[in-house]
Amino acid sequence: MNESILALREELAQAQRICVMTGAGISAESGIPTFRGSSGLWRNHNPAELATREAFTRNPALVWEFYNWRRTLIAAARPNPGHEALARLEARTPQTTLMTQNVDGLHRLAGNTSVLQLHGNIWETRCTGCGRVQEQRTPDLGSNPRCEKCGAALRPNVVWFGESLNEELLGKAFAAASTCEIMLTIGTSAVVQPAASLAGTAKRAGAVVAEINLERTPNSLFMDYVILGKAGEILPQLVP
Ligand code: BJW
Ligand code: ZN
Repeated sequence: MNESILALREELAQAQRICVMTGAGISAESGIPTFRGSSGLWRNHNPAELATREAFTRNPALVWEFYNWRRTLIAAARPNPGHEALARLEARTPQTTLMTQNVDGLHRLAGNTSVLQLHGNIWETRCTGCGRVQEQRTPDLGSNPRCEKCGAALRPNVVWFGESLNEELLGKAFAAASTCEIMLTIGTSAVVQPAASLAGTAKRAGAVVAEINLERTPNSLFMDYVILGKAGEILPQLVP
């Protein structure tokens, strides 16, 4: 085991208040594609460009095709050793705040009980007319799902670019980042705000900050630890 993994493992074992921020990279080893990078291409579309209001307004059927495809992949996906290590971390350190940009629900499936899903939940729909939110487990909802109550178009209950994150969740995330002793950021390119800035908040408040990713990110510059590798291989070493 390399020295920085050993040192960070010790710090984690001593800490009482821990924050964890995850992104698409933690679910990559469960077979769920990430948004950016060479593998982030879907039928010649950039996934990050489909996750917008403009795309939905222009072509809701295309956006639903994209989300139905992801829902089908996610329905078959299982938590990997990275998710499982974070569930162990919460079990042994109860003041662990897990915040995720992922909408796949794999952290809860792995056993984390409190997860701040900052970008929403792909298993929910929201009515563009009456606002009703509903859990819908059927993976493929077709190209034009409609509200049973008011007949308006349904959309995925996720946060697209230009939309505000849930204020209450975001408040909890910033409060936890401001008061934790250690913050881990895992498998995120750290380019999407405001999620990307939580690590900086923790650092400025005096926390030890650590990044686990295949490659460096804009946040690497101020990290105390940058551990390059797969989350599913590094996290089980950090939380044995
Ligand atoms: C591994 C691995 C392995 C791979 N192990 N690692 C200019 C400056 C600052 C901000 C802005 C700006 N212009 C606009 C903004 C705001 C905008 C923003 O941040 N834009 C930037 C891109 C410039 N943000 C917003 O609009 C947010 N809202 C907001 O700010 O509201 C206020 C406001 C209101 C009105 C007007 C303006 C502002 C909302 C952001 C919502 C993001 N939504 C999405 C879709 C969610 C639904 C869905 O899932 O479909 O969220 S986009 C997409 O990106 C998704 C992700 O959660 C998010 C982050 O991606 P993530 O998780 O980091 O994935 P990748 O693919 O980018 O990276 C994966 C990483 O994993 C890579 O680094 C790999 O190396 C690594 N990896 N395998 C470890 N095995
Ligand atoms: Zn409705």
